[in-house]
Amino acid sequence: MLQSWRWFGPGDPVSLREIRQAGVTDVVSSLHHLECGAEWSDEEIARRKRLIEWDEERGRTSGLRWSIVESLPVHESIKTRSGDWRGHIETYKRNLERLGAAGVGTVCYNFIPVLDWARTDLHIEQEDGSTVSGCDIDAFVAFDLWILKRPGAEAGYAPWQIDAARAFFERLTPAERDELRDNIMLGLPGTVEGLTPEGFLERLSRYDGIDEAQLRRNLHDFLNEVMPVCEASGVYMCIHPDDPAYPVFGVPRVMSRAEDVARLFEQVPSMHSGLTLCSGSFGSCISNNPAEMLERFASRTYFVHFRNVTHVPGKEGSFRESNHLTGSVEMARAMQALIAEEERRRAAGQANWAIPMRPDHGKLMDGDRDSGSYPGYSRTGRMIGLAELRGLEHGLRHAMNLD
Ligand code: DNO
Repeated sequence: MLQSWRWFGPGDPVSLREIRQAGVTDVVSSLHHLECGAEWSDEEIARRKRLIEWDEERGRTSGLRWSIVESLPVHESIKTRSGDWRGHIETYKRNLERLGAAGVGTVCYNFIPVLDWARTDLHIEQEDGSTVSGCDIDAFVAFDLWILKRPGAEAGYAPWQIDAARAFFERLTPAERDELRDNIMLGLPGTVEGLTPEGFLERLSRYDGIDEAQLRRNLHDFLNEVMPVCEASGVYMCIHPDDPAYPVFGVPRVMSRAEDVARLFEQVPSMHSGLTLCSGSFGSCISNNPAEMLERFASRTYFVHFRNVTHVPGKEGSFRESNHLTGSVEMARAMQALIAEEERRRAAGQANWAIPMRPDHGKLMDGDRDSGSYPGYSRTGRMIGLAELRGLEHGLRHAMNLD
């Protein structure tokens, strides 16, 4: 596997040299300073590429390459096929062309309405004192009903769900309620920053009349529209699953389960449309088996996010992140599927047979607490994850007689 690492750009508290020293070869980055839907100029792309690939101080190549974009965000107007969606698709195509020309050939994106990933809690303390993020289903319902006050929301929940959410909400202090609001709406990398409940409601309302089937069609149509550009530019798009992988706030989600993936590949046959297999996002839905999904969809998997989750017993939809090798995801089985696919590609003579993987999210340990890293993206927690995953690959390759 290609060891990759998400780097948020010049403001990221983890330096490129540290990333290189951790064994990484492939950097995952995005032009985060540009708004969603903006043109990515050749100059901007070249600047980021040079920043990653050239060690200015030493006057030599850094040993890293920028090969993956995460994300090239899809504008809301494309998801809803409203407003200037045609213009946005044209911009998206131009951006894909420019990335392809610059050799940044793997593009991760998502098709989640309004939000990117969401968590109700960012600091759940583990036994060892480190913290992780997670979702509590009662918190989602409480947020929807009594913070967002989404019109008609009650009708979407069973009475027992509302009762459980009420009991949860009544226990919260005013400060904890504010924290819940901010956790869901603000600040996670990739999310729209600075939303108020009113702004959030307005964005949700753009999905009025868009049911699951429609959203799915919008996704498939969008992809079929951009595929010729990907094919001509050598770009592989790989969709990131919904996170969490179930619908929230009354709007549909269409990339949560194995069936969603299967349908996507049926409806968008181009091999340039593939998957970011995020074991933690798929793993957030209790009925998914991410390792099995990796086995099933290996040939269309172009990027892997490895992380683990632990489900709260008896509370479907509630989970917390856990150490990379422990939790509900069968990590050894998933890694074995990744290795098997690499070997298949290698035997088929594919030059780029190695699949990029990044350790996704890591626990926040004491030494990183004041580092200013984004939730989930601390230095040490991810480095431990990377080291564990690398060790797992090494051991498995040996056991499979592949070293
Ligand atoms: C969270 C990330 C996501 C991901 C996007 C891809 O940690 O995995 O924000 O980057 O959904 O579009």
